Amino acid sequence: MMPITLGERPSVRLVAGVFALCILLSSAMSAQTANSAPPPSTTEKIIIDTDIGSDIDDAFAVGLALQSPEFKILGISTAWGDTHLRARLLTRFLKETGHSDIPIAMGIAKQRPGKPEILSQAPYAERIPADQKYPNAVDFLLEQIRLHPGEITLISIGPETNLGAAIDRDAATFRKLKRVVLMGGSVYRGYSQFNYGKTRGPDPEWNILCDIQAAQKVFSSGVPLYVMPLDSTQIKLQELERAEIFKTGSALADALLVLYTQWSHGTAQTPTLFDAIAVAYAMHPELCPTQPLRLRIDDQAFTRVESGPPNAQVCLRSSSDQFLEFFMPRIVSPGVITENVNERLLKFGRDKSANVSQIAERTAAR
Ligand SMILES: [Ca+2]
Repeated sequence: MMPITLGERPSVRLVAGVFALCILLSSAMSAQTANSAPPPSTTEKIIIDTDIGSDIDDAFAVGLALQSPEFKILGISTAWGDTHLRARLLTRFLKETGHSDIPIAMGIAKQRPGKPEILSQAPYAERIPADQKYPNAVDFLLEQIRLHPGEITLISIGPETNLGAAIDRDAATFRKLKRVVLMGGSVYRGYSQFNYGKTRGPDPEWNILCDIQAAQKVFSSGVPLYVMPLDSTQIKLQELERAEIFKTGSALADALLVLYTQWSHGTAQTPTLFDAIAVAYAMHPELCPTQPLRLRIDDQAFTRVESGPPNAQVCLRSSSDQFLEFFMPRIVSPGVITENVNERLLKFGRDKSANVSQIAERTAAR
């Protein structure tokens, strides 16, 4: 600010001008307060494409999405193998957790020749009548993109068969997705390896191995692509966390307990939460920081890094503790967390510091 020296006097005109400006500003601000429109919606329109019913991580991933106010779930489609039985599983899961309003679509029932897959969670799904009808997942996906061009995040947590078929049918419409967030691939780290020390290197990752051609179509489609490979998604749900979830007695926890028990054949197997990391990334990208890479899927289902313009944002490292600090309060909550997103983020920050000792205890117990 310019100082006023002794002997100078601000002119009467200047003082009057400043006064008038203050009144104008003040009335403009109060008018804005009185007429303020509701804040713009911060919810993200999502569709989840899932092979729920085989491994258990899909159930935890869908459960996380159901608990998250950041999302408006336009629908959930089923991928790979017995997609009708998977849709029946979802019907029961959504009904039991109070989300029957979410549309379910049935994907293409492709499977590897001679290798029909038995769904570990079939008994849960079979309680829904076998004559239940579902719309076609590829039709559903393309219709939703046409209704909301540039607005939908497709979270793909199964083999990419439905995505590949949508690209074959209408690639231009598919590219009008806001983005695809995909659990899949293995860039430097394979299954059950750590991100340190000597490893045997990447593996063909399951979702890509099941339908290599479909994955190749997705990676070369030109759609904005966010990839969560084995490198960053092998976060375990240990016994202490499982007990925390299952003892809550919420409808979601009860459904997860039944599905977990069927998946683990009643033993204490430890789930790897692969797919839940993709769901978490779609709302809180800081949980899995990405870097631009050019990835190509080769004919043996390996994820190859190539030189050239990037075609994907890829998360190669994540923190198990940071992820669980986010995931656990969500999944044990009795319902959708309803508080304002900013408040919740602040609370998340506070909880992070408050939970340091609990996390240290958990880590020590492992
Ligand atoms: Ca999956």
